[in-house]
Amino acid sequence: MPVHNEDIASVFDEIADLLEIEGDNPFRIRAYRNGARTLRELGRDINVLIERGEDITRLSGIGKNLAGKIHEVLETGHCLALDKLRKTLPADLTELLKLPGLGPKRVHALYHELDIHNHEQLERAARDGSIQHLPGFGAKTEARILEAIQAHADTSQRFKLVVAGRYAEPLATYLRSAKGVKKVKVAGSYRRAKETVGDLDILVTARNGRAVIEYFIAYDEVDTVLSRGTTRASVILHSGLQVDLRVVSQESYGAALYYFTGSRSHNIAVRRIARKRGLKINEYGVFRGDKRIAGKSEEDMFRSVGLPYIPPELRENRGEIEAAHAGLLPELVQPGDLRGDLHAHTRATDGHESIPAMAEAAKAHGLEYLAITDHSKRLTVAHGLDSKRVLSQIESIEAFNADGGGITLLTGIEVDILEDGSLDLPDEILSRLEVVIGAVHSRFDLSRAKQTRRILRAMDNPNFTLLAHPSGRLIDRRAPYDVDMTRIIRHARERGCYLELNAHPERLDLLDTHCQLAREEGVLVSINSDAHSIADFDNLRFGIGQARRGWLEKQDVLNTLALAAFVILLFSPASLFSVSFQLSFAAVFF
Ligand code: DGT
Ligand code: CA
Ligand code: CA
Repeated sequence: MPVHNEDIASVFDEIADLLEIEGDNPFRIRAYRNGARTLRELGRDINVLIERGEDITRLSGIGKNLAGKIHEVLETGHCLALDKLRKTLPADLTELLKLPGLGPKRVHALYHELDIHNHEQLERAARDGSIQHLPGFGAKTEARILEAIQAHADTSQRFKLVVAGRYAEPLATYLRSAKGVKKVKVAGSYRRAKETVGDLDILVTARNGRAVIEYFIAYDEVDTVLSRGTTRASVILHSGLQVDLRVVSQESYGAALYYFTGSRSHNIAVRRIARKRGLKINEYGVFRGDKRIAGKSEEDMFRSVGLPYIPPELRENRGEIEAAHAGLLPELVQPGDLRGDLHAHTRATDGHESIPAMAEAAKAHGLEYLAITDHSKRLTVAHGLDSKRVLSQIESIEAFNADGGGITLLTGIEVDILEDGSLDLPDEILSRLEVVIGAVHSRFDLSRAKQTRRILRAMDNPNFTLLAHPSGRLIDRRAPYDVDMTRIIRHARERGCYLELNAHPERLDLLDTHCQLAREEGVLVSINSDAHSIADFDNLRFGIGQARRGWLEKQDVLNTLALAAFVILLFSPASLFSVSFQLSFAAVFF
């Protein structure tokens, strides 16, 4: 069974988690986390690198020890060090880590102080109030843990979109090579670009269903066959991901694709409309009596019930059907619309690459401008920049722009928003930067009132350009912090600043509903990669998916603007253009 970068990365993550729960050396823990990230962000298959005889210890964050473990996992499918660690700790302990709000540090405390190592014990302790007395917890945290346990039941077995994609795309490619197969399409929540996917629903057109099913079941990542018939089968892959396959005829392709794309509640609402028109709609087509009047394409399905085409990302029964009726569907932003990216890191802090390498990668993604926004000093784990290092980075960026690399770099920073709402670098430094991204990286536990006040105050700084990952959630790992997003969005409008939609697949933050709110309030959203490596610019497509789920049009997205227009919007005439900006600006116009 093939081992993917992701599989090895999760081995390293689990080692790091377990070491952290044990209270091991922080440097050792960091080394595993860095290794995991390198693998995820590599953008190339580690198997291929090794087959080519490349020295993987040359990858950043991969030393001799980690390289050895990579080889071990690739060759044996196991990692002895992990197996050993697992034995020293209760087996279900890592399950606790999957609860939002519970990182290894907290699990360490729960385990060592209260001997809690599973959900039941945790729930009991949260109910009887013994958790709030642990150092670093408190009554609020305890209440949140209880909520998380209750919510966990619904979301435990879901896969992040990016992870689902790593299994879906190779499988779709495999199916395409089956004899007699015409079309292969991944439908369901995956096609709707939901942040997490419960299972994959794959649709195939072919005459001979039985042969396709045979071929599907023979895929070497199939672990368990749940069911198989002549037109459908369900399996579980080694990764634990379930895949439902349906084989349909060409004539029913549109109807089946429409049906299995969902969502269920959208389907039900449209079926109701069809019924009012005396039509019946199912996975085979649209029928008037026994006569089939549509079904070959999704477009003709929609037409037959009197609706314009509704893109999959909108099909959640959250107003899209009404909007379609009224002719008010948004014209959703598309991948090719992005002209710039306003959030990227370099080796100066926790990125893996140099400034020119990041510029080159952004250019290869068709971008016209890129803001370099490394961390500020407060973020010591990322080796954040102090004033002096900011100034020196500005010089490097100006030098790059002076050479004319075919892309314009903007100077910037991802500056920590401190607990009181002040920013982590002096104004005189921030005022020299073109893009100032404010970010909350600490004290996620503040009360709603305090957290909101903190962010509003940060926005009041005249240098503030946009708010990074506004909810702070990490998908499946950390719930959003408690904040009044409506007030923040309105404040952004008054202040003339912007919100980020962070496209990192673990974040996808702005949330879809907040995208809608921003759009209604007229606040532009910037879809940013938050790239730490060259491969990370691919994240932009997930950001686009999320933006589309949030109803955003091209005109709602800040970085769809061409550089020249962006500059005019960003800088009031009073503000001083930096030298590098004047140079690049001139290059665009003259
Ligand atoms: P997931 O897998 O939990 O991320 O979400 P989905 O949306 O992929 O849901 P899934 O896999 O259960 O079903 C795929 C699609 O099939 C779903 O979005 C709509 C359609 N579907 C499944 N069951 C029903 C049903 O009982 N009624 C209707 N109208 N549609 C259904
Ligand atoms: Ca599904
Ligand atoms: Ca399914």
